[in-house]
Amino acid sequence: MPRQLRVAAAQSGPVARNEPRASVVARMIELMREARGLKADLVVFTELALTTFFPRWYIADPDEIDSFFESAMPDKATRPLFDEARRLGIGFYLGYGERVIENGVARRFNSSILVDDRGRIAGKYRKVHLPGHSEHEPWRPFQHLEKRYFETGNLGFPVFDVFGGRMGMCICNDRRWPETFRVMGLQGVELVMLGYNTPVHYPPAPQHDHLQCFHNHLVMQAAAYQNGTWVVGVAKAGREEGCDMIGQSCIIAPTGEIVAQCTTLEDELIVADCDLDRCREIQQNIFNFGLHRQPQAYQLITDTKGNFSITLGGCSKIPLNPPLVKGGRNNVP
Ligand code: CDV
Repeated sequence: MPRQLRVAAAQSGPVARNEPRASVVARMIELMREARGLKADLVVFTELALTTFFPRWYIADPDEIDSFFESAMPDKATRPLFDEARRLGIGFYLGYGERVIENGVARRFNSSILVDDRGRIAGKYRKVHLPGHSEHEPWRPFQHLEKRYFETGNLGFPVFDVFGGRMGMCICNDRRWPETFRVMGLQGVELVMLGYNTPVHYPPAPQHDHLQCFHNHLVMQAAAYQNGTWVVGVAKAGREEGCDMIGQSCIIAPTGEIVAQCTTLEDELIVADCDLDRCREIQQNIFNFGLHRQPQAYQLITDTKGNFSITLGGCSKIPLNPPLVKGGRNNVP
């Protein structure tokens, strides 16, 4: 029996700093209703979907920082989203700022949850790869203070058996790291959901600004193919508080092909039928991990954080290239 899931990607247009949660949630409910009208089983929202992307500002006042976080999920603001999802019988992925008190200490994470079609939280993820910086850097036209406002996620990359398949989550910068998807791929993931807030301008390397959309699709398409999984990437797009953010939210098949893509920088919904059994086409053939992976040769990946040759002062102990032999295979004259 085919395991066909109709998935919607609900791209978000800009959210102003002073836009109330109730207004954002109302916009999300509208997209959710549209998704259900198109018979979607699951709708994917973006990263930090309930607020503007606040890490672009250095904020000194702790109460103001806390105003961008949820201390319970659902809370008063998000309850209508859960209620509507249950009423419609649709699941959803939601990115949000999570504040928890542990042993009397407040902890903050950039988190996402997966909610089933009965309004129950079926999975949680906390962003592992936090980009940017932790101190105010006034030379930048805008800040990217995720390392200041969030702790590194401490849940790993779990997968969840729900919606008749194996589901995974990650958030924005995570999508650029092959390890993110490989860890879920090794658990047989079949659909990975992620939200992103990606400015067009990247202050440390502005010469790459024109490549932002290319890199966005490059990493997600590669990850889908290399792990034989569906990937749903959903943007917060458009000019938000003077900062231009890329769109191009998309749904990608396990072959790496984009099967649906947003064309605006506003609130926009796209849907695709995701046959989860198509993952087997890749997972049992070209990327049959059991047959072809050679983990004994990958030890550096988990043993080493940074670039090996730089760490050792430019000289790697591992011959990265075969030695050049005069007159030999390398054709040295
Ligand atoms: N929200 C993000 O994680 N944004 C980063 C930007 C800063 C590069 C991204 O990887 O898209």
